[in-house]
Amino acid sequence: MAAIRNVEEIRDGALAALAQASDRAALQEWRVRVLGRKGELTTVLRSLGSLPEAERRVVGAAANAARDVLDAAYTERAARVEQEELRQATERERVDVTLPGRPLPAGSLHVITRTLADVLDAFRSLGFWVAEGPEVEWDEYNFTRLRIPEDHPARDMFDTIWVDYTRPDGRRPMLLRTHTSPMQVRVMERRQPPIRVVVPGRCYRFEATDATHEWMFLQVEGLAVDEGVSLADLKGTLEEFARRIFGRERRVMLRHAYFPFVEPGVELAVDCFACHGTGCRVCGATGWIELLGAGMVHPEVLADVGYDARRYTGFAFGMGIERVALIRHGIDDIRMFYSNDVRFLEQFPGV
Ligand code: FA5
Repeated sequence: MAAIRNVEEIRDGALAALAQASDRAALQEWRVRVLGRKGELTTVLRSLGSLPEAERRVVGAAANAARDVLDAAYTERAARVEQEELRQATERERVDVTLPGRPLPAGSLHVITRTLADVLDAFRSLGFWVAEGPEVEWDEYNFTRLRIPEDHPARDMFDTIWVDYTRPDGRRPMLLRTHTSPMQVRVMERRQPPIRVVVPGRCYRFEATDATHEWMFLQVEGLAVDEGVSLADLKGTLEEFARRIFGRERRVMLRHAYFPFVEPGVELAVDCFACHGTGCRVCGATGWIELLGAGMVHPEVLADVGYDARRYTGFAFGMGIERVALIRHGIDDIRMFYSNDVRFLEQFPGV
């Protein structure tokens, strides 16, 4: 019977095509073409009505059997294709967990921030507390109450950046503080002795920069006022500080210096790390790097804030934090700190 042969041909052809279908799209296309509503086998089943009774039964049974075979073959093939696709995807996306990871760039605190923290810690352990004050300051606090009146030549020591504000009388009383010393007055105005305080803060000077001078830098001011505070206390405190921050092998020198708000005034210098005292570009050929100015608080400054200057004495100092970092790390140009060159900053990893 031709119809039976036709069913067998359809079945065998479809089985052969199914064996070639190797992805989901091909399988779907096969299913529509063979088993779909307009598929080859469905067409045979639909045309059964036109066959004689006896033939119809035989061909119908053969067509149904063929459909069952194809259905089962399809299910099996689909499962295999799906499994194969999964295997390929797993292979493609395989991660080698034994490969070393790519390091993520990690930030860290700026070397100046860490130096400042170490300096403050050293003074905290010597019994000082920490206070802060304004960067935009009145002339009165920055100069006048520190015994530097308007026409005083000591103003030339501080190349000042003035704030663009002029009073009706023509005076320009506001500036970016040139040092942290105005905080001596501000702290004493608010507190009675005993005082032991350190004040970190940014300072600004209208200055040409060089290897040891920036126009913006950090100072830490120190102030200790009580009965019986002496120059020996100042010397002992600074020497202990230098030992803690620079180690015992560094040489420090105290020499006379003039600041209108102290009497006597001194300067502390550390031997130059670059030339070890013989003189070079870093230390300006002196062999020493100046670290801080200091002295005994002038009695007139004490009296001006209302202290009894016969009863109380005090010492004060102001040090440059960038200079501390220069000396500690052997850096030969202060301008490196704020030029934001990551290659430089990366050399000081840490917290
Ligand atoms: C003063 O600023 C005084 N106020 C210090 C002082 C305080 C004296 C208390 C007495 C009593 P001087 O201008 O020397 O002094 O600066 C003090 C320190 O700040 C210097 O030793 C230096 O370490 C740092 N410093 C000053 N100018 C600069 C600058 N342009 N760049 C970087 N650091 C500076």
